[in-house]
Amino acid sequence: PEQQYLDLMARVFERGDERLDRTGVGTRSLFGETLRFDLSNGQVPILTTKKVFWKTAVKEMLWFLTGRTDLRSLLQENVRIWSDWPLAKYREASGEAISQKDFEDRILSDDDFSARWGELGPIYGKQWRRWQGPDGRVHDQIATLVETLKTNPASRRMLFHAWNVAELGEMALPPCHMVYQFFVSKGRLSCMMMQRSVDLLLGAPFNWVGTVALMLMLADQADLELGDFVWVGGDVHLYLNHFEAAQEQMSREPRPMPTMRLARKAASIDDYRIEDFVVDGYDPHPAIAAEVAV
Ligand code: THF
Repeated sequence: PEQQYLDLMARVFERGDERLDRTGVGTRSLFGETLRFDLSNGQVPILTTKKVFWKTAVKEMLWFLTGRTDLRSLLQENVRIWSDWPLAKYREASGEAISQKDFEDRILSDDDFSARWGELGPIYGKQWRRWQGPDGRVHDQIATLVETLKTNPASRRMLFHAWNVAELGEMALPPCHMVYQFFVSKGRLSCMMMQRSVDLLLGAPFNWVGTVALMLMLADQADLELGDFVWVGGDVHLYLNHFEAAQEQMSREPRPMPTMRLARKAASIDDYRIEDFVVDGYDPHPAIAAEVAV
């Protein structure tokens, strides 16, 4: 299964259209790629050709599920992958050459500073748990999904969406992984996730772990086993400054994918913690350092 990823990386590298992107870094991009991971045997797409910090990715998913959109609650879990965007905003507004570490320390310790500079806007968590309609009613898409999985699993409306057009302008970044649709067959839960923009080296491996963690929680809540994870990428790209890292990764031999499971059944979808996730048989190649484009 991991070979699909390496093959996709090679295709983007060889055939991707080179363009200047929003971040100014530049990418090679392909459009409309689909990968399918069969999770029925317990193996999950946590890549082995580099070390993926899977706990960080699961914590990010748990953070989305809390509905929170502030940097502080993420930093309190020692997750630092969202700091770059508020940091860039602060640096630009203040002209201060503050380090990431100092910025994060201030978000953690200074309430006013956190309120002013640590809010990411109505990103994933807000839209998933508190999408507000024009009449003021608030919609919890996750609760609705769990309820439908339990009561009407043949439904074709089991999905949640983060692309709230009216609120895009207030978001630190518009959602990349936009829509998650679910399907139940023979007691197995499948998920299709559509991602409009894919940082193939840094983002995709994280987003896949998050999705698998979400599938495990939903399956646990609805008493289902796992089926397929289908991933659809829109603009799938390699940043130009990721080429060396990608070459290194493509030169490595994939190892068997690890398994991921939950250590206990939780009372509700809001009741999972990072300690509940158990990964076995993970023996990756070393991590590959790369800069994230902001
Ligand atoms: N913007 C860009 N350019 N790429 C992305 O992947 C991305 N995201 C989120 C929002 N905007 C994005 C942020 N997610 C890493 C991983 C995920 C991120 C951001 C950064 C990262 O740097 N990972 C490193 C180190 C991880 C660590 O130290 O814990 C890695 O090696 O994996 C896509 O959702």
